[in-house]
Amino acid sequence: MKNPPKNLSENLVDRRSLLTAGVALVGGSTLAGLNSAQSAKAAEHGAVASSDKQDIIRQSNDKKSLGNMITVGDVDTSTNGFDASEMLSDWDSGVVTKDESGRAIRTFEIEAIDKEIEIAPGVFFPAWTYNGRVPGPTLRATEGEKLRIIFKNFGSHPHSIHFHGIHSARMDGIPGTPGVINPGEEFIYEFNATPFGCHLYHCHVLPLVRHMHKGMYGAFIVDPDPDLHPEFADVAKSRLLGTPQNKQWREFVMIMNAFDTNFDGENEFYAINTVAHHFMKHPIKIEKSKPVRIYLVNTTEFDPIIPSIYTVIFLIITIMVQH
Ligand SMILES: [Cu+2]
Repeated sequence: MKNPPKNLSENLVDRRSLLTAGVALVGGSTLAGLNSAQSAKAAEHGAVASSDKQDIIRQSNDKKSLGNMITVGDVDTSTNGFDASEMLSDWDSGVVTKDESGRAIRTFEIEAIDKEIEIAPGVFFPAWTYNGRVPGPTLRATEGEKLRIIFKNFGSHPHSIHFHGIHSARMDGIPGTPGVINPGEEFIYEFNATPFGCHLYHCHVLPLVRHMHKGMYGAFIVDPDPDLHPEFADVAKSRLLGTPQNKQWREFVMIMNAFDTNFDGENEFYAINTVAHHFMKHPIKIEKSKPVRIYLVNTTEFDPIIPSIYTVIFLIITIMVQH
């Protein structure tokens, strides 16, 4: 005899339980690698004795919340100098000038800076950054422009910027090219903004995995020029920053990243835009009348597949529709 079908609410609960389990696995990974200083800060935020933990677990279950499976408190965004939520859409459009032919030249300035950042409450990471933030600025340009990136190395190691896209070998930023610069040096990358799309940029100094994992990466978005794609002009306009059609959309850039806090070649913390569990505490509010476009980039080193799976779960949970 068949079991009766579950009603809708039961199914929703089942789905929620499944999602919670997925996040719990991610949350569990963040518990590794805490040192005594981190524990002290956790205590400041009310980290708990085991008897109190039982209360919290019970309360959390009562509320159907995830409260006991995420980090406690918030990072200090003013000390960090960046906020994971603001990073969703704080495009760096550079400065646009024209050459003698009238062609647009878009100039960005990027500095390599060693900086300690807080990747979860009380957990500090000695990052190598572009412009003091991880991920680096989200560079946004328009197809066909000439790009000029003035790169200065104020860090303690040689660095470069390797842009995914199409450009000359001289501008590739890989070992053996002039774009790899020592501390105190400067290099100007120049190339055309093509092809359109969402690209990655990162340091390409060896060992590559370490230079990336230390925080040297960011998104590089080239918007399509509608005049170059007449058959898809409407779509192109919707993607071109600043157009009326583009304003009908909400656009977010999400950089999946992870941190090896004890430098054993495995990650302890996973995040989007650096701060573990940030969007669990600060859900992204969207308007249900506006479509959402997400520029998603995975910069996870060491185990890049696992966060891809969890990110899908993560996005489902953390994007909240605003009525
Ligand atoms: Cu580097």
